[in-house]
Amino acid sequence: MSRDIIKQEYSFRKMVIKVYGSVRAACPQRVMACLIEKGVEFEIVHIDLDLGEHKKSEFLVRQPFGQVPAIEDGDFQLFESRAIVRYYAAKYADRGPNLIGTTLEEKALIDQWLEVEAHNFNDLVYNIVLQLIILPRMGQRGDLALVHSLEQKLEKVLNVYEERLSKSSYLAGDSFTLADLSHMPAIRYLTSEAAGMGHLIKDKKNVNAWWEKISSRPAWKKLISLADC
Ligand SMILES: N[C@@H](CCC(=O)N[C@@H](CS)C(=O)NCC(=O)O)C(=O)O
Repeated sequence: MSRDIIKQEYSFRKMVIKVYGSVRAACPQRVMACLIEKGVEFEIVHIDLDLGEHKKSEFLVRQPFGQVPAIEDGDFQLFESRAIVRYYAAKYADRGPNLIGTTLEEKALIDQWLEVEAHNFNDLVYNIVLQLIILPRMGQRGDLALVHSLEQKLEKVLNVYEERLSKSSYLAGDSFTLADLSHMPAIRYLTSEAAGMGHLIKDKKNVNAWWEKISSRPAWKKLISLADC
């Protein structure tokens, strides 16, 4: 009898989703924000980037490129934050908000903005944050001329967002989806005091209203409270 209970407890624990990464890193935050939106329980297995744990062989079997996040869900393992959020938003489609749309056209628009985030937006923000926050934290000087040129490019990308958000409340239409969620960790870094790039968002009426709205979602606030403590 007691063996059975132990077995059941063990199998329950084994099923809890594990997110490997740091709650302070943007890409794991994308995954955690999605799971919190969906009300799905998960465990964070902290990978210390400062200690280089993401480059160690035990972690490379989960993520061969040595980057966080990676997940373990029972016997299933996956890496790449955008693939993971697509997986969980579909797996838990009937829980929490619908993040993946219903019609073919809604799904296509969500995919379109997810692609824009990954290919037009993310690299610019990542490189600005690298120069302004990550390198100085490692005792290296950031390249301010490079930041200036990246900022100008990002301004142009955000002008496209401004136009889009003058026509719909969210990127892919009138409801919050993965397209919006996927942008949130990077915008948080961009608008942080350390980066000092908040004007890129605040100076654009529609982009700013969108950011205010999505960043006040309870799921996001819950994640930020974890990241800040
Ligand atoms: N495309 C990957 C990118 C992952 C990524 O760049 N992760 C960062 C943290 S946000 C990282 O691990 N940086 C450390 C490194 O690249 O060495 C994903 O979305 O999962």
